[in-house]
Amino acid sequence: MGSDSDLDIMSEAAKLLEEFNVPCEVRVVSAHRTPDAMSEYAAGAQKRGLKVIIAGAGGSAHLPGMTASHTPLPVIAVPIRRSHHGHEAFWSNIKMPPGIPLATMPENGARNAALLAVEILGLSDQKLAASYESYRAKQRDSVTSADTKLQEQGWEKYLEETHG
Ligand code: RP5
Repeated sequence: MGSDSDLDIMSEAAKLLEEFNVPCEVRVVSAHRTPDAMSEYAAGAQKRGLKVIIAGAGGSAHLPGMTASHTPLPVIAVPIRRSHHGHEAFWSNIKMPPGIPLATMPENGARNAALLAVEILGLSDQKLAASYESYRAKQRDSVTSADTKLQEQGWEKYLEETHG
């Protein structure tokens, strides 16, 4: 992430990866304040055995795109948005010119970034792919049982019970 101030949002990715027992590094590397460290980190990532990079940054948010430009690894961007921000980080990340791809998540979408990383890693790890499938099955079941209950009770009673 570009700053330790991004950690509250980016920790959601670390938590999710922990749930799946996927080891990860959590680092602060700024495209503007530590550009050399950023290039070094991204350029050396593949050699050190990393498989996917999740890069979160706010403001001008050059970190995800610049990271992608220094590595052939898939890079997933998390545009950080605070209440005093506009959508600048999102636009900065989504508008990469053709040639260097960047998988841009929704603003503050760190959890989905980690899920996408799990999907990518699952392509070459059957055990991880199986855990991911159970995760999706659990989600499916919870939506299905919500709908079953909704059909049984009708929307008014359901709303009253679920939202007081
Ligand atoms: C970006 O600037 C960081 O990713 C962060 O979202 C934003 C603000 O950084 P701080 O001033 O809080 O360190 O580079």
